Amino acid sequence: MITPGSQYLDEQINTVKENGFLRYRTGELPTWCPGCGYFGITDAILKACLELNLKNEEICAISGIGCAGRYPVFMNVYGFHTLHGRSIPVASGVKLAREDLTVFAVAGDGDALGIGGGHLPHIARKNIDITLFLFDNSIYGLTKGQSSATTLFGQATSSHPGGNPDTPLNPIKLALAYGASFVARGFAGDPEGLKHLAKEAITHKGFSFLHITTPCVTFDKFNFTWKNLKENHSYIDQSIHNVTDMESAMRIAEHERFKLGVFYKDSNRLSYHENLRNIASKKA
Ligand SMILES: Cc1ncc(C[n+]2csc(CCOP(=O)(O)OP(=O)(O)O)c2C)c(N)n1
Ligand code: SF4
Repeated sequence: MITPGSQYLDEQINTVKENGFLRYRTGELPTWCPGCGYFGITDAILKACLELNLKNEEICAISGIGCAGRYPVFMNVYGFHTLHGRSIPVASGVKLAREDLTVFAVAGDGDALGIGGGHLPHIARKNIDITLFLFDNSIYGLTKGQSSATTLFGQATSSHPGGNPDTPLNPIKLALAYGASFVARGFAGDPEGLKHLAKEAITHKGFSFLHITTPCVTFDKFNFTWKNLKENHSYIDQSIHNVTDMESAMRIAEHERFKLGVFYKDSNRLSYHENLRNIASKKA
């Protein structure tokens, strides 16, 4: 039997501590349902922070409302659990005031693409240097399973038991069309792959859009399940796709909706702060 304080437990705790990424966690235990994809996403993001040698006090995580919105509560970094749909504008404000911080906006699909959907084009066109981690389970989790902007057409939900009558948004196509300078998709069930994408998103200069697919194990038992997502997801063949090719990115986003990896990246585009400085120096 394993008892608290046993050698086995001590060894396990030490191993976990040595991994280091727990330094970004508060003592609060996540309130997410057992099996929720958000655990894998969290680990991936924190491991990315660790590998990038980010100090806790250099990170600020801003969330909206929803199960995804709980994220800053569990993170031992600066953070703000703000209003529903408002993670992007609040994160933008933080970045404008404190350019030195690494700023994350964390939002569910309801938060980022429904009530907060109007903020996406503007952060993309301004190219403010924050990373949006979009936790997309295609459902409103916190409020018990209503249809969201990415719920499948015809999918039975608590708000549409007879089937969702709305056509889902395509988040990658949207981000590309709005002009985001970094657009990628990761999967909660591949935390290692997601960690690499998170590192690339965080270090990209300008706005990074990281769409993350994840199951809501409690309110979607049939559609975006672990099994279905695992079976359907595969990575873009980067030997064929050039990430600077917008047309190719759009084509993949349109026709291969379960592809993972970097769709588009423009490393030359100036960030909002760079544009501000250039304009200021011309006036001087
Ligand atoms: C202005 C406003 N409208 C509605 C709500 C109720 N509400 C809270 S969370 C949420 C949706 C959450 O879904 P999502 O953003 O996809 O996140 P998840 O819970 O799935 O992580 C809604 C409608 C709210 N808190 N505030
Ligand atoms: S309701 Fe869904 S999204 Fe929310 S914690 Fe539970 S499994 Fe995760």
